[in-house]
Amino acid sequence: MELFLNTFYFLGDVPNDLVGFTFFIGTMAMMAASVFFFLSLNAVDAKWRNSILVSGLITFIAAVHYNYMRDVDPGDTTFFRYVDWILTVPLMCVEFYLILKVAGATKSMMWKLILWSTVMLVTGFFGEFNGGDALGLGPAVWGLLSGIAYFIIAYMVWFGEAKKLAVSAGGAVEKAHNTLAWFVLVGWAIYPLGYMLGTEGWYSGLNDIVSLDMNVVYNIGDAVNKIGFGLVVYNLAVSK
Ligand SMILES: *C/C=C(C)/C=C/C=C(C)/C=C/C1=C(C)CCCC1(C)C
Repeated sequence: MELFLNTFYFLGDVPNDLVGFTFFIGTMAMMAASVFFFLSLNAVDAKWRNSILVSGLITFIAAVHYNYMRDVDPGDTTFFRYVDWILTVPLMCVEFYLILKVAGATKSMMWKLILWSTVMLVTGFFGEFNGGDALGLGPAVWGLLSGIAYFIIAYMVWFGEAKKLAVSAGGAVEKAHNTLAWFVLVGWAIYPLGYMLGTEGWYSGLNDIVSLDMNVVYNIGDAVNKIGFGLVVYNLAVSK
């Protein structure tokens, strides 16, 4: 079996290299999803075209980063990972705005989501970069700060401004919003788990229970969230 899989040289040493394998599958999945979303552009009503375009951009940006990270030492992916996220997560915030525009969503709501997602990612980066040494705070404190920003985003989407707009829109828009809200609550929670597996802190005992490389967890999170988000939007765009 090992010999068989390794025949596909591009997969690398598959059985012993889960990280490389998930980067490879991740690249393919992101590419396929991008093609799908871009080709769907003309099949949807004009008012959803920007939403589908953004779905495709999110997976396309990830595909480019994944294709690159495939060849990077798993210990050195942090920088590219966060460059990817700082581009794609704000685009997910744009996605909420585009969907809720029919109910009168304002740019100010969009910018608030983008602001908090930037805070979430910048603090997370400080927690991972150089062992979380920045300002001498350590990964646990940076992770907590990041978690607070994450909580604010989840609150806005579940109970705040965004939720109220979704309720007033009703119908397919509200349903799509609610599904996206679940992605934020459950899908996005995959990331702090990866963070705890890959950084040092009070939670380091977790490594004895779950022995996964942080990259594997982040790669699973990205596949679920980037492709999943896009499909929810696609589903809304083709619903009548
Ligand atoms: C496509 C990429 C996405 C949806 C990335 C999302 C990333 C997060 C929700 C990251 C969250 C983090 C925390 C809540 C605490 C620890 C540090 C982070 C940045 C991993």
